[in-house]
Amino acid sequence: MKKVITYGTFDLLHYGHVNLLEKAKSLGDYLIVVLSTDEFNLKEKNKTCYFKYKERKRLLEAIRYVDLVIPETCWEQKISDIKEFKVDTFVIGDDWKGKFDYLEEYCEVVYLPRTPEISTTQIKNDFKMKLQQAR
Ligand code: C2G
Repeated sequence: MKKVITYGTFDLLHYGHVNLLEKAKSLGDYLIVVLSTDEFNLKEKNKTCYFKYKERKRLLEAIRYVDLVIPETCWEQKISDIKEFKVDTFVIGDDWKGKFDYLEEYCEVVYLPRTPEISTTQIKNDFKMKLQQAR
């Protein structure tokens, strides 16, 4: 069984995330999503999520491409995750290109093209703009 792993916040889940998860799954048979906890997001990414970890996990588990969702609590857990789950391929969007090349010692590293026109930040900004226009 070929195992694939990917990491992220996946807040306000959108089709850009699903595109990535679909492509990630197509690289193997089993996809593990390591989901950033609320604390990790706040402390390390300066992100306050709209949905809490439990809700983001629930949403990801409902996606047909996802086989397992586990917590991401620190930047450094990737090597131990890859070893623990005997992962063949690490996948992430190319906004991270080059940042995780060090993992090539442990598994294949694949940077996939992001879906350019959508992002959680943009969704939030669009909502703010529409609210202001409605006033
Ligand atoms: N993504 C994408 N297209 C978008 C938006 C996101 O392909 N329009 C991808 C990102 O490249 C990433 C995944 O979807 O691979 C999750 O995106 P984020 O939730 O923004 O993840 P990020 O904050 O980059 O966290 O340790 C690694 C980090 O946890 C990655």
